Amino acid sequence: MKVRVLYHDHCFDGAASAAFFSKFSRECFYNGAEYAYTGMAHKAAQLFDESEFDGDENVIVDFKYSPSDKVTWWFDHHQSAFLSAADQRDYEGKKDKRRFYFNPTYRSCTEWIAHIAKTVYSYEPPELAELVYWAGIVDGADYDSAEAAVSMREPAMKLTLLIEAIKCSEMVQRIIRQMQVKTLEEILHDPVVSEAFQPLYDRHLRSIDVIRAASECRDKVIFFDVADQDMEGYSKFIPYYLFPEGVYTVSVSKASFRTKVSVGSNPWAAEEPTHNLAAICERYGGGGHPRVGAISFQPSEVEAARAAAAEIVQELRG
Ligand SMILES: [Mn+2]
Repeated sequence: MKVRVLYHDHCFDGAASAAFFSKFSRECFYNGAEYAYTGMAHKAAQLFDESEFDGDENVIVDFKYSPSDKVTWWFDHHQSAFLSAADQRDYEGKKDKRRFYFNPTYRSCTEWIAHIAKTVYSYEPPELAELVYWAGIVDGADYDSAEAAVSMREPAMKLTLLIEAIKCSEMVQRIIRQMQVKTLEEILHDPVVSEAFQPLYDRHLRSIDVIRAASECRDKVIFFDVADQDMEGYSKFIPYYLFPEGVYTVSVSKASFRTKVSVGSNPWAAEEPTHNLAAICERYGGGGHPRVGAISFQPSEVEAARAAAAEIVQELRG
């Protein structure tokens, strides 16, 4: 038997969700099954390819809804979980017949899966408590300070850096498999993991200087455009470490498969952000959470991304 798990790639909560679901479902339902993983990225083109659902069970965690009839489990906590009204209707029609669990009030999908595992299936593994705890901290951005988030002292922070910045999905899936059987500290001691981590950490330290040089903070909105630089996977907390007075950040960056406008709010700001950033991003075809969102463009659409970013900066500076 094969269980195919599609998870939000290059995201600590996505990896932790895949790990928690795997251990939970193996111990409660699919003992002896083969688990295979597919990392999903938000992109401007079609998200799901029907051929990706090649398991006896097909599972999506921490990622958008798919109306494919092959999907048997779905967990998500994103406000923008449905690509269309038709997808939402499909979900409403299926939710009582399948194992579909959606709750946008949860700060992490891992905590949401753990809650369902405990309350619906009476499954609560103490050895995964550390993973669930840190998924909530990381996805909820519940760090004590921007300095704590940027300095990355905790094992969970180091793994977050690696998961977000590494180019390949194989490393993320290596970590997903280890999260089911090891502590986060033990995973970092895997020589393959620690060797991949060090150059990314050095790069993280350099990215602080690049963002400092590219940013301006005006009317409490930080803006920077690093689409021309090799800056894939920088920490989204660096702007607030550099400009503690900033309430919002808007940035333009580029990866091989997309150009991205990121819109975030400062978790440590003295004043509460008043704009719903998911709603703003949805107007441009993007999405996210009320306090952090993003818009994906085709790799070639740098100018369209810049135009959208400029409009959003205007709006937030009010
Ligand atoms: Mn998540």
